[in-house]
Amino acid sequence: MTTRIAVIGAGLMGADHAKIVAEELPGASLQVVCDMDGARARKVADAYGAEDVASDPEGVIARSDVDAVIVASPDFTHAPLSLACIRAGKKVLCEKPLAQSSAECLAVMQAEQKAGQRFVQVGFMRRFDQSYIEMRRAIADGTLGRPLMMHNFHRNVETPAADFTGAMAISNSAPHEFDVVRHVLGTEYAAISAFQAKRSDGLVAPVVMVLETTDGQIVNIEINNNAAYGYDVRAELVGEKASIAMNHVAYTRLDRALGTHAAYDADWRGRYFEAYRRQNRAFLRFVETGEFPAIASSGWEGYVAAVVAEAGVRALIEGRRQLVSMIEKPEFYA
Ligand code: ISE
Repeated sequence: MTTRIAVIGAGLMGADHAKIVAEELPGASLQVVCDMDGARARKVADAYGAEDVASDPEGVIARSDVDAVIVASPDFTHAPLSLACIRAGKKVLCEKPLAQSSAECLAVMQAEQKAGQRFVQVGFMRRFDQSYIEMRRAIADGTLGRPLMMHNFHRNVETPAADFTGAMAISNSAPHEFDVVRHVLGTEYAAISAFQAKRSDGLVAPVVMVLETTDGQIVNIEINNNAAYGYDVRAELVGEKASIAMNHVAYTRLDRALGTHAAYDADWRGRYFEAYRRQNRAFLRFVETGEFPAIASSGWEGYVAAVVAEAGVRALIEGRRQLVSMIEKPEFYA
């Protein structure tokens, strides 16, 4: 039986998800593309052969010819639309962040627990990226010894929106690192400090965070949303016996004029194409079998990322280290 998927939001990420559903997910079909901007929905629907377009997300979620939903609309809609999916009894792959506040994440978790089953997969696709998978393996098989530190760099060419702020570097960009680092290390955060450099041109300057884990590891994260030169994500995990670092990912290298050149992607869609594909395939299996994918992020992970982001924003604003405190993990998410 084909799983009929609705994609809500036809912006950059919605278009990308529509493409993956249409071209990379055997067993799924792109049923409807929904966006408040009808022309935008139509463009994506036509590009990837969707059956239909719509402008009312809640109406789409309730449709009997929609089996599962991908939410890729603006951040503030993520939690309400995930709740609508739970009410309709439909599995949802919700783009990160799950919500703009930890309180909203709790509401999603409560709804899921009340419904008695998992509905929500959060789109922290980095977990499916081969480099982080290999880092986890290097810990699990003993190659690294005890992990001590993880260094992370997250650089965008430019901010996605004109009203992007230093706080959004923490609440919109850094959650990728918050999530994948705790996934790799298998631990939680105890505290966070945040600092921001100064730029001369008024653009959002880099934010650097230092996190302490409950197991005594140190994690640093640079978020530079205006790096200008390319989309560049780096990570190095340092253990007591060895260290493992992510390579620059490029299919080719150009050697010419006494120099060598490896290109950068303009944004995350190319660099993480394979991770998105694996993530969305895992989501399809979740819809088909009801079994939550082993390495995917759940509502709980969405909540943890939001708690850490809130503490990070406070640390930046108040200029001092903040403790990270969260509820105990519900048995439901074990
Ligand atoms: C964006 O929302 C993403 O998810 C990207 O992966 C990240 O690099 C970017 O900074 C975010 O704004």
